[in-house]
Amino acid sequence: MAKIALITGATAGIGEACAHTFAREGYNLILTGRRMDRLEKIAHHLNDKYNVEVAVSSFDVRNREQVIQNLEGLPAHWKKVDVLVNNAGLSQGLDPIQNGSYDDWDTMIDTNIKGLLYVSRVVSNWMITNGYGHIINLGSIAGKEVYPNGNVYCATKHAVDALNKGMRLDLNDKGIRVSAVHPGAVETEFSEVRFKGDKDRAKKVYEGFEPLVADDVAETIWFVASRPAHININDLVIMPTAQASATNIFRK
Ligand code: NDP
Ligand code: 8X3
Repeated sequence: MAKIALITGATAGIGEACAHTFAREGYNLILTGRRMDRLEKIAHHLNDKYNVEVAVSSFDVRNREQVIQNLEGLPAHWKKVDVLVNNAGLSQGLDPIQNGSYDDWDTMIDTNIKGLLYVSRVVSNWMITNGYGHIINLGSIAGKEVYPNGNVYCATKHAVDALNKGMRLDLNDKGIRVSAVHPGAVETEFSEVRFKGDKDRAKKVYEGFEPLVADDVAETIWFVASRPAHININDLVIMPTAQASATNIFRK
């Protein structure tokens, strides 16, 4: 029977790239995100290309009831999830703490921390019932370091780092693997979302060096997921060669 991967935030960027990678490897997929039109398009494409089954579920990870209802509403055979990629996340704004937007803070905290928790609460229970599973959390270099004006986004990714360690401890006797992948700069829709649609400002983030692309991270996530069952990669940081730290990028 084909394995199953549940990927949150599969409508764009790293999540969409993971959907392609896991489909190529023969996984059936549960893809989630808010933009249903994108989910349906990706599902049709992957079904045609790789002949895998794809279920789509559209919800906002910030809404606890929506998360629980949509995930628990899936047919029982979809709950045999082998891999959960906790990818849905975002940054909003890049402001010093004294000028930060309350709404931006709420959005980041509710999405990156609470949304990840809601999904993990539901799916970890399925995994405990099944007796197997692997949770892969998307952290960030922003979860290892703090950079100027990154304050709240960095705090949410530090929280993901802590939650990854906590889940690893709590699920250790359940046969469930828990890993985090922490990328540096990846050119996706991330900066466009951070700068609220300002494409020029977003483009500048990746100028003068070769950033990672979503496929680079998806292949790394696949590497983590495809190790033999006795191996758990706890924590993996992946950066562009030109990036030596959160703030140190060599631009030509
Ligand atoms: P993108 O903006 O390209 O993709 C983000 C995904 O998250 C989208 O599919 C979006 O779907 C989903 N998402 C955002 N908010 C919500 C929500 N409230 N409910 C459900 N889904 C949501 O960014 P990336 O692919 O770059 O980011 C993916 C993850 O990687 C994030 O956790 C990010 O923090 C992390 N990361 C990114 C890095 C980068 O440089 N790009 C570096 C390190 C980590 P939709 O809008 O359809 O809901
Ligand atoms: C995204 C990478 O450095 O913009 O998590 O925070 S960074």
